[in-house]
Order: sequence, then structure tokens, then C-alpha cells
Amino acid sequence: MSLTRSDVAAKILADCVAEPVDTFEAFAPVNIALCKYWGKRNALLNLPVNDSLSVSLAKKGSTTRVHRIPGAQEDEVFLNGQPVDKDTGFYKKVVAHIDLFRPLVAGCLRVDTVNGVATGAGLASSASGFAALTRALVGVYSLNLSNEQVSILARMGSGSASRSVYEGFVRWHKGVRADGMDSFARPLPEIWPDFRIGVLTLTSDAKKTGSREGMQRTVDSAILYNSWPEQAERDIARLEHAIAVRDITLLGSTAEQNAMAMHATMLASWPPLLYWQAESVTALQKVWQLRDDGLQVYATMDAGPNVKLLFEASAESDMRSAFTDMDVIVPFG
Ligand code: 2P0
Repeated sequence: MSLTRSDVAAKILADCVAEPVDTFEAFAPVNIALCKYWGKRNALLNLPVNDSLSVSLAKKGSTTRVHRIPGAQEDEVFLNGQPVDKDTGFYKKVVAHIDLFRPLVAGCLRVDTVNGVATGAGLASSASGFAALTRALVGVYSLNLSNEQVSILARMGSGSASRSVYEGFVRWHKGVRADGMDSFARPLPEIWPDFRIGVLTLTSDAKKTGSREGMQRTVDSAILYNSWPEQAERDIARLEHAIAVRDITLLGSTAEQNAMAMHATMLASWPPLLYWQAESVTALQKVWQLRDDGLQVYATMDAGPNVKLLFEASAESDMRSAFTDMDVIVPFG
């Protein structure tokens, strides 16, 4: 019998004594993966095939407030001030996450989430959303949990949320255990004040295939995926070294190649999966031209058409001239 998410949550919460307060607010940042999470060894628990490494985007993220509503029969969910319909997948996912804690503390909650990132900005809000919700739930029940336990609980909402529990550079260790108790993220100690991320919002069209489904299709149908775990392992080692010595060339080239390799596995799936739009290709070609002209700039892309640029403060003014509508983020600001 395979373990359920509730089984895992029960293990984590087994030694906890809850001392609920009425309300609690928490923030969690969005993160961009430099070595991607792509493929699961257990889809129910969001256990990954490979380690991944990300950088959190400081103040860009989700703020979630939970209120206990004694006597209520159902949870209430609000997103950016608007009530969320109880028939939506979003509502059901939030309630399923609260359910992990319900054996410890019964009763319903009102959950208000505000995403500080505009919808369609190409920055995934599920990672920051589930990390903020997890932190808010842990806070409202005053649970004494480690960051690693919080990361595990957030991971069960959405894999990449395991990394959004922290600021800065973060590595999610895939773990080997069937219950995923060793699959959590930890922050790296380094800070890199000159590091910059440029976000290009090229199109806000809704994607046809979500990353959850896309990941599964790739694992199930792409022979090319067999090479992915080895690539991820190599890239993580290179990225950790690049971060330790602040080497933008090594960091950028590794992150860009990692993203291209992930997209290659998608394209090698059946039916093929291509998240790129014509605007994505144009942006990538511009990045490659700028690099040929001597600018240290690199690109990464996730399960969507938008392109994120990696560079240092010394390249910022040239980058702003080249990409006039780019949003520049200072992760260690
Ligand atoms: C990442 N992505 O590492 C990779 C790169 C998309 C491409 O994490 O099914 O929304 O909730 O665990 O976390 C998106 O996957 O997937 C993602 P689930 P999630 O950022």
C-alpha cells in the first residue's frame, strides 16, 4: 500500500502540540529554477527524480492570511480579494492542503492569498502560494516545526513550493525514501548582491498543458528523458561551484543549458510538448546575439513561453536598453 499525503503529514505532525491563534499571515517568494525539477518518482507525494536548485525573488511572491472561522461548515478561499468558487481546482487544492492539518486541529478556515506577481507574468504562483499557505497554517496553529518539515509539507501542495520556503539560493534534495521524509529544500549560505534576474513577459496566453501533466507525459513517453537525471546531477554540481565563486559565466551557461535540455525532453515527448512561442525564440536569439557581442547574459525558461534573463549588475544598463520592457529583480537586494 502506498503512502498518502495525509499519512506523511500525520508523521510530521505526530509530536506537535497545537496552540491555535485566531489569525496568521505569512509571505513566501516566487523562485526560478537554475537546475529544473522535471519528473517525479512519486506523483502523489511530489517526490522528484532529480535534485533542483533555485533562486528566490525576494519581495515578489504570495502573502497568505488564514483566519479560523469557528462554527463554519466549509473553508472560504479568496484570491487577490475575490472569492474563489468552490468548484474550481484551486479551491479544492487549498482545502486538500488544509485537510493535512485537520486531524490535529478541527474546524474551518478562511484563506486570503494575494499574489504580488501579476497573473501572466511568467512567474509561477503555485510555488509561492503553497509555501505561504503552509507557513500560514503552521503559524495559525503555532506548530513548532523545522524549516525542513515545512518544506516537506509545502512540497506536497506543489513540488516547487518546497524551495519557496526560503530566500536566496535553495537546493531541493530529492531524497530516496518512499515516504519522502528526506525530500526537502535547504538554503545555500551564499549571497550574491550583484546577481540580477530580468523577467520578460512575452505573452500571457494561458498554456494548454500544465506543468504537472507535461512532466508526466515527458517521463512516460520521451526516451530522451533517460539522460535528464545525469544532466541535472552534473548541473547542480556546476551551479553550486559557480555560486560559491560568483562566476556568472559558469552559472549562466549551466542554467541555460539545463533549461534547453529540459525543453528538449518535452519536445521529444509524445504528443510533443512545446511551451515556446515565436516571441520566445526571438528573445533567445537576441540573448545569443548580445552574448556574441560580449555581454554576459543568459536565459532560462520554465513550463511556459516567457524568458527569464540572468546577468550581473554591471550588465544592467545595457540589458535595460536591449529589453525595454524587462522587469529587473534583485534577489539579494
Ligand atoms: C521548476 N517547474 O523547477 C520546474 C521547471 C516547471 C519547469 O517546478 O506538480 O508546479 O505541483 O509538483 O511545482 C513546476 O512544477 O509541479 C516546476 P507540481 P510544479 O521550477
